[in-house]
Amino acid sequence: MISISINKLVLSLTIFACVAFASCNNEGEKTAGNDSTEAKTTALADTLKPISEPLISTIYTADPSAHVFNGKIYIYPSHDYEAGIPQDDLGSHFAMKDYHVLSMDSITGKATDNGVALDIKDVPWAGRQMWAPDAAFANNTYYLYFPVKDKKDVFHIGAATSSSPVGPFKAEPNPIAGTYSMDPAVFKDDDGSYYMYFGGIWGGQLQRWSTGKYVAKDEYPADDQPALTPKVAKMNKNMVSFDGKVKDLVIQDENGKPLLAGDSTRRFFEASWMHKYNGKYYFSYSTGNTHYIVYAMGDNPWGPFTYKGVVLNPVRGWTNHHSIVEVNGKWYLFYHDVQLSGQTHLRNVKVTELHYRPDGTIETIDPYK
Ligand code: FUB
Repeated sequence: MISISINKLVLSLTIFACVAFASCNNEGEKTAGNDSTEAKTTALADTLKPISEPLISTIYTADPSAHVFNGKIYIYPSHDYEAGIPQDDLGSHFAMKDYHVLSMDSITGKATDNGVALDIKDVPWAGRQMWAPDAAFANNTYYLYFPVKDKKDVFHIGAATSSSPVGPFKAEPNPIAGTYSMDPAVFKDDDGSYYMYFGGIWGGQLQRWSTGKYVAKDEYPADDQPALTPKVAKMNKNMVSFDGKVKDLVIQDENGKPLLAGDSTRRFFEASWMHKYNGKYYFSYSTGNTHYIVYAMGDNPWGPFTYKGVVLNPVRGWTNHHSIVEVNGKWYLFYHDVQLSGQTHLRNVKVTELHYRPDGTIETIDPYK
């Protein structure tokens, strides 16, 4: 009885947080439908129970990028905290200032918080907002990749290194040359090549780089024009620079046409992730203001990718972010919601099993049942 009451309280708070965020939305015309999607999400969630529990409840964590290194599971999340900054469409309330790495001996085991892995004060070029990170292992070194705004309030992506998967990490003196926007995901292909996928619109600033240079003005394509694309670049062997140019990652519909900017339940918003299953490449991402994690399939790391469907239906809270990882022959989706706090900016990471159909498509996960 007590847990049911607490759930109801948390749900009510969540509805409040979502409504509060939607009401701050000054992009109302461009994202028409956002409010009704939000209402549907929260109304559905109100009667339903989460399919999984927070992995850790001593700190708030979000945007989980999971990896298996030496047989152990490591989760590289954002570290949410209450900065007291009012919510807005640019995500100013996500004012994170450090990273912690979580580790698990097994997928059903306890998650351990390994303390501060990188602090914003130790990143020479950083200004504010340490957002969704990722990690990789190469050259006998662990690399942490992280987006943070520089001192002029422009997002770039940095790299930091450690001899341990849980840090502490030492930041490179400058952002990775050629990076902009946010949400890096670093993918290792079977031939040993690494690729970085990145980008995010609205607060992620991707819309400010259409000319190839930063312009402090939001320029979005019209609804009937191709949507802004995520970006991809091959990593150099040193893992802290790009081998060649940053390219557009084109996501197309079933007819081979690029997804349009007005196609808000399918077009890219943020939260890139890449994985490979049975020789096919799966690029998954968040649709942002429509709150889905969706995926597209391709035949190589550069694309094009063809939209296939929904991986994860909307979670409680505004953001939806994930990673997809194989652990001991089974596949898992790491994601977050706001079960512990009921507040958009204080999230908690979770995990659930993910299943493929025989044709390689992914079964949609409902986070509440
Ligand atoms: O955690 C801050 C931002 O919220 C992330 O970078 C986005 O993907 C969204 O989850």
